Amino acid sequence: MRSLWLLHEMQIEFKLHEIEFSMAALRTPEYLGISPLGRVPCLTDNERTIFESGAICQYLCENYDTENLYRAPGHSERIEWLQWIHFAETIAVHGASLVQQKVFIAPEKRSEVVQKLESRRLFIALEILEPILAEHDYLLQSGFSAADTGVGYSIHLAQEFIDITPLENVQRYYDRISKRKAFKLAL
Ligand SMILES: N[C@@H](CCC(=O)N[C@@H](CS)C(=O)NCC(=O)O)C(=O)O
Repeated sequence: MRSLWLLHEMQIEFKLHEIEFSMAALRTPEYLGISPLGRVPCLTDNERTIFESGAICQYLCENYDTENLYRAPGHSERIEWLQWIHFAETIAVHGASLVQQKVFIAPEKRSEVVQKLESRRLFIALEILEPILAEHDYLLQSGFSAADTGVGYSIHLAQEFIDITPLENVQRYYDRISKRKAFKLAL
């Protein structure tokens, strides 16, 4: 969804290939030729393929939206932009663990300890955003960027599993970004 949301924000033409979320569909030789771990997302453009959502984000911004969503080398917020794009996966990794624990693993094999630990680590990862989002509406002072589609999706994932309401600024931020047309289209 993170990459899809970004594509909708860019309002560029693209073709979405949906793959059934199953081992059988994700591990076909054809798909493994594109994404060697058999994971989503991946992007094909000009006969080249790229996997890893942070890399896809950088690639898309560099090639298709240097005006709004990108912060080029030399921009005063370049470092923050890069940091948040990749921090998005630090948040999401806890969400992914909770998806395993709460959805895919058979109930008798789930671990309460892992669930508690991952929920706590997820909450703390979001907590560091509180002071930043107290200062401005988006992660960067200069306004909405691809950093928000990256981290924003991770918050979307997180709120499926943990209560984010004690993080008032994060909650307000989530309310703000989830009203965007491109977010809704991706969802
Ligand atoms: N760090 C990677 C994570 C990719 C990933 O793990 N994707 C999940 C879905 S969100 C997946 O394809 N899981 C299938 C599997 O693990 O077999 C990224 O950001 O692209």
